[in-house]
Amino acid sequence: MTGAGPKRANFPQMANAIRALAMDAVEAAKSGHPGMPMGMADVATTLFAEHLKFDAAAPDWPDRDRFILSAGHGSMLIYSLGYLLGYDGMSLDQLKDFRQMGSKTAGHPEYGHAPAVETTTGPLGQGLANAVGMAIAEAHLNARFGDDAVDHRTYVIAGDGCLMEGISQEAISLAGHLKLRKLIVLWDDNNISIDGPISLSDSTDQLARFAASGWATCRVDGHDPAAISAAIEKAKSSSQPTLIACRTTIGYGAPTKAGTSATHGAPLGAEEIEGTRKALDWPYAPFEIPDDVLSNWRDAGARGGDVRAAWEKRISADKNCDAFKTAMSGDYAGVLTKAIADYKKALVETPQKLATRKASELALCVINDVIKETVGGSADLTGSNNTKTKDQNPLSAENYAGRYIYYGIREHGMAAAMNGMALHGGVVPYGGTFLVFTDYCRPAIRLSALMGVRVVYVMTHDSIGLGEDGPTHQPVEHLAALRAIPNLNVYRPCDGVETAECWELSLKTIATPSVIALTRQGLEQARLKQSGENLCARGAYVIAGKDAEDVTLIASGSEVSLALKAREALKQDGIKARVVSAPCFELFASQPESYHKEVLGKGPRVGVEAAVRQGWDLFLRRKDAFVGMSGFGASAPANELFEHFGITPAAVAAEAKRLIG
Ligand SMILES: Cc1ncc(C[n+]2csc(CCOP(=O)(O)OP(=O)(O)O)c2C)c(N)n1
Ligand SMILES: [Mg+2]
Repeated sequence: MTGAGPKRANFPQMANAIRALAMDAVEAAKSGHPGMPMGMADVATTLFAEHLKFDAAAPDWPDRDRFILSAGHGSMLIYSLGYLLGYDGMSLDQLKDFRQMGSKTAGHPEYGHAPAVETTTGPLGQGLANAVGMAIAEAHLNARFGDDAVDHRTYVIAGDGCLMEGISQEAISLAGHLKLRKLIVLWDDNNISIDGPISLSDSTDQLARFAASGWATCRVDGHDPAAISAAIEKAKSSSQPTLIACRTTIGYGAPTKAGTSATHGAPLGAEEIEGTRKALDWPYAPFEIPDDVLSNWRDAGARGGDVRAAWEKRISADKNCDAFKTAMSGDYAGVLTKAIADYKKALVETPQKLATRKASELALCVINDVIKETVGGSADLTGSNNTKTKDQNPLSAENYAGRYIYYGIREHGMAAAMNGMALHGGVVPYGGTFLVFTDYCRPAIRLSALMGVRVVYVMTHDSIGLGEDGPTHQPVEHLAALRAIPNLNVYRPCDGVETAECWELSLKTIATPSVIALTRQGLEQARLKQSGENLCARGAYVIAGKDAEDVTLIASGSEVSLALKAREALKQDGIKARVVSAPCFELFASQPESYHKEVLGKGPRVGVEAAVRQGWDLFLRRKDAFVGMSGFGASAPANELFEHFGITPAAVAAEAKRLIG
């Protein structure tokens, strides 16, 4: 299918090139992980020289196979490959600058820095779960656009650490259930992690474990290209995802340290490196790659060129070419603006009392109609998160064209899969659970933010307002914890209109993920006037009492209606209060000082949010007041809880009066 590429007889020296670059770069940086790239060099060589469908000249080719280095500490493997295969921008100097300021060769692979890095890895297990999302995206787009446009595989290199992490179970079982047959995991089965042999901490039969989740499995000698190649060939025609256990020696070639954890995460040292050069018959200077070896690698890098050219030709003649390009571009500003504006108009004309989770569903009906790429889902809380719209069918092994994923009770796996889907492109993932369980997917949310990918987290039951389920289910510190993550927009809309606006912003913000925190309980509509503008776009705005200067009441979400009621109560006493709705702290923080002054006014300020105060310094000064939570919630009907914890219009009004004096 792809061009010829280098002969297998050359693989041992090609693999040694990876080994040498890895040990030399780690030595130069005085830190890093040589053992894994040295151990997996034969597997990587076989994969890239014989199987992976890619073209080093076109790293963004949509129909390329995806390669994920889940064991991200082995970053020198992917950087060496980048240079050897001839990816633009991955020079030898970059390898010499491994782990240095401003280089593309960061300690762990960072998405968007070096070419061929499809996702940021390092937190073990994430890459494996991202790959599941990529394979889902591929299956979905294949069902939508056909084999001519989309037909590629997802390969993963995972280590013992990836397989031990809990997230791997969520990823593996989801992939097996969905029969993601184009997903192939190459496990670096080296029996070593940092503390020593795997037997110190684990005795799982991994093949049995994967098989139990519906995977095809096999075991090969990870230093035998013929065996590796045969296993990959077999995996390609499997009807299930495949695990190939590659038995390897960590630090392969190092005379005294190979096979031990000493090679895992430290430079080998001058003497050991000299011994390795001898053992591998690699008499070249550091960073020197002989011409014949480099030319074999460059052949491997170019062997997909013809296949890509044929694909380019096919896609431009395809009747769905425009739809495919629209899907891959991911830009929906045009269609969204009008659809949301029309919908907001209808909401203002017939105000409704709605839980914002229900408002989110209504907004999604509008969105899913105009954006064909949204793929929704929930971690077993579909009816609570209101994430499924009527016309969405389940995405399943029988119907990959479906646009709704039943992720099961796998919050972490869901979040990481959504990262993979967003990275793959062509789909726009959103998924829900309870806000309190953002803790169960926080590592993946953090990576969405670090990578700058558009994933929308639909997080309902956002406060004590969920009531009877009690403190285990009531988030109090979660808004603060999420707001602490850089490059994450945390939205907490107060009614149906704001919910629509927050959704619009989430989808238009391509390089920033979003969390939309939504209520279980019904809320009166606060926005009763038509506005063509998206008022949430600046993060906070005056919703009532524009010129009032006695006191400023600032609230988010369900507490906006409390603040509005407090304003009425204060009016009875001749006090003029303005109310600021603050649906997104991050967007407000990015506004100029002049806007902050204009919105917040001159009076003392009272912040209101059924959560802890941390993070409210954006709005409140030392002398200002906060009405919210200072500990965990309790199990009781919501109304009683708000009374019990003193989050009421009367309490807000009392604080306002105290400040005015
Ligand atoms: C979530 C997470 N926990 C801990 C670490 C630190 N860490 C990096 S590599 C590693 C050991 C991984 O073992 P294995 O995957 O077998 O790698 P090998 O030593 O074989 O290269 C650990 C604990 C991490 N990167 N991510
Ligand atoms: Mg290991």
